[in-house]
Amino acid sequence: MPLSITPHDALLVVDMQNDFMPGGALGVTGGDEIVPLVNQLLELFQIRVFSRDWHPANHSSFSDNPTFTDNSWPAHCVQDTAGAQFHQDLKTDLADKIVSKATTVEQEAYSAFQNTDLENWLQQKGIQRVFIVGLATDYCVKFSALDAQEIGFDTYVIRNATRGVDNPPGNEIQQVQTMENAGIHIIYSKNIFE
Ligand code: VGL
Ligand code: ZN
Repeated sequence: MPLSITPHDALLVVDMQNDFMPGGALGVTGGDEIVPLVNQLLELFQIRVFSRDWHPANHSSFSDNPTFTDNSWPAHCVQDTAGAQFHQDLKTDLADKIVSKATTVEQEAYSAFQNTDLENWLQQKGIQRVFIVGLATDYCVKFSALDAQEIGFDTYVIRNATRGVDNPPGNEIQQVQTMENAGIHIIYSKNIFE
């Protein structure tokens, strides 16, 4: 039985920004490959939210010697720079809402719900299920999904419409397991389109 999308469902597109694309400051392998699928999914939903990582130039997570494994990163997604722009092929005209996160120096926010009005906004729209796609599976997708589930939305991650940092290798699959253990549904686009 395919999942059918209803007016009580929202699609959350996480951080599909240039710096997370291959060649970007914090490039995620295959990040650009999922753009066409995300665009296809966007057409199915009536409520569509885009999150973006939106850091000040001196954000506390930035390091000249980033390890990637201790939450230190190369400078990325600095407000109003090209790297912070959404991928040019992404259908951003379909966005009902754009959520900016980690917008102050000291604040790190991997979740689109952290210090944003997203929870209230979705509740006001009568949303019951949240479907999540985008980058990166093991960071912002994971933390957004855990928060969505914790808030009480029935939460789905569309696995083949995400890509992970996966550093060290194996971390991504472990974080997918963490989501599953929290009761989040890990699904594939074929479960919707079939
Ligand atoms: C992210 C690392 C640092 C993400 C954001 O969007 O997954 N990862 N900032
Ligand atoms: Zn960031």
